[in-house]
Amino acid sequence: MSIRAHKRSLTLAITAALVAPFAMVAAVTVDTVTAAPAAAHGSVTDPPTRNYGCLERWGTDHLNPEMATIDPMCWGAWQHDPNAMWNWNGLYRENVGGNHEGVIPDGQLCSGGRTQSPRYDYMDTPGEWVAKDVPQQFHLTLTDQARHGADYLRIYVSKPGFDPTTEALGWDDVDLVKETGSYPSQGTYETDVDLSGYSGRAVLYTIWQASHLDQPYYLCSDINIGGAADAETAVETVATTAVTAGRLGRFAA
Ligand SMILES: [Cu+2]
Repeated sequence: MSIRAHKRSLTLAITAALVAPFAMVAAVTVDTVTAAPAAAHGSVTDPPTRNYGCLERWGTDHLNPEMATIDPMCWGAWQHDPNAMWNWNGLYRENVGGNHEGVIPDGQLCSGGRTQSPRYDYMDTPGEWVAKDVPQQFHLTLTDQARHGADYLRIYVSKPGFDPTTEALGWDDVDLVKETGSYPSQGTYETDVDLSGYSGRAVLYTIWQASHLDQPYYLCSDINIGGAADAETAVETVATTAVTAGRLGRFAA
């Protein structure tokens, strides 16, 4: 075998090893009747986006009617279009030219301006989305199955007083907290996020400007800054943890 051919087979082996964990998710997906082919893209997986969180918690049990009471927004999302979960990594637009605020209307930030409507439209719906407890300083992870690279990640948080249970997110509801530099093509892009001065229930909004072409992703993650702030949220967290631990360990990244 020539050196070149050997290098190539080594590269393929490494690629296969990196893809394996996601292939497992794909295999689980194929089990279900409503499976659609998941194209290779990406999303913020920690703190999870609305649709990725619904996949993590319910992907192997998405017909369970208990979801309607335990996790009503996920129930609504699955009822609206299961492909928003199977294609958790496909919430993007193309050829926006960096004009995100001009292209995405107020109230439609979480669906990327209803991209591929109606698939992701439900992501804009106000309600009791399960929020992940995070400290004021935490680490954000974006998982990129396609290794597109990133020109930047632009990260916003909803302003104090914004209530995601009653309002759909608009541009005047968010503060820009960080814009990263570029990332080379790799499986995950990670960055520290500092939300000093913010607390409680909020929406973290991430724009991932992919590098392979003009393909920005618009990603809403529900967070509870500073941890469980009240009894209701604590109960919600316990329910989520139980569901995740009991049924969905296989989705853990
Ligand atoms: Cu892509």
